[in-house]
Amino acid sequence: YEGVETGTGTGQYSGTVPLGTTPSGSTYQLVDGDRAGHRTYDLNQGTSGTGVLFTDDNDVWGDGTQGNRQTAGVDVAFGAAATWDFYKDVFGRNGIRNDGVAAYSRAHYGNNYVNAFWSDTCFCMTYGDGSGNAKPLTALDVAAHEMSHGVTSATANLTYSGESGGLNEATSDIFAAAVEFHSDLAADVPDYLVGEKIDIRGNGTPLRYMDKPSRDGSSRDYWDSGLGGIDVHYSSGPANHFFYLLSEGSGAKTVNGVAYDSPTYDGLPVTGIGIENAERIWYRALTTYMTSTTDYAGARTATLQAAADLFGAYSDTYLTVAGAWAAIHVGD
Ligand code: ASN
Ligand code: ZN
Repeated sequence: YEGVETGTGTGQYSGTVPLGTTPSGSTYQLVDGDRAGHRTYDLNQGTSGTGVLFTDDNDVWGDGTQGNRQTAGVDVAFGAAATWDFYKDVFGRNGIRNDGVAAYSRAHYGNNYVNAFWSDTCFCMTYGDGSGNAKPLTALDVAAHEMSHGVTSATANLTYSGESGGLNEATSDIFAAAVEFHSDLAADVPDYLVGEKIDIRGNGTPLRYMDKPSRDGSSRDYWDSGLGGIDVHYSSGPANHFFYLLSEGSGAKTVNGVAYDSPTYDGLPVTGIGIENAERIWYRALTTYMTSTTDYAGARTATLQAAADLFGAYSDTYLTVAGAWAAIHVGD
């Protein structure tokens, strides 16, 4: 790739980070030559097209304040880079479709837009500026969540409704947490919370909790037969809870200064295997065994098969996977 440069940016959430940039005449563009030329655009409150590419005169981007237009560009460009690196470093995956082609990012979407989204149509991620107490939806876990929707589309393609929709959402939350842990940023301490930086309700709470998803007042902690009828951001709860239990185990625990207390619903404790093992199991299940119609029972089978492949059938790790599903009322 031509003109690979490393600039420096200061995001609202990332702190000061290196950024892949590309010189163009006497300026620099927010085009990441180290990651297939991932481009970051400023929609300038528009809602279609690409707006304009972020550019800068001295390759020092943003100032960490919300009022600076480049700041959002820094956060989302960094989020895309960190997510690209996570999939490459951990799974050897070369981009969202594993074809070495970059997606692109669009910041400053619309007015007072309190969301972010992935689109298969544009093969791009889009971020709103938030509104009122809700800060810009540009944090690392949000970027990783949205980009992981692209990975799910390119692999299992879990249908975005019913139980498969909950598993699709959970996959994005699971890899959002995994990207945070892999990135290990001082400015954004790795956690099992989703969207904790956004303050979407104005009271300091995150969008979602993985240790006990019902802490948000809406998400489910364990499987029941009504799960397929609720919003996918709530039916993701049991799978997020499974992933937390598998990673960290049940009961009270503090990780990086964040307190968790994860229940089981079968009366048995779970001993965690660590997030790096848990994410390998979920990724292999997603990319090898899950299909568009996989439900919770199918996710159990898929992760057990993945654990058997990676760690051995009936290994301690395999049995922990079975125990974490049993804890949320999936399987025996
Ligand atoms: N930010 C949301 C998500 O990725 C957008 C949506 O509802 N699809 O889940
Ligand atoms: Zn999502």
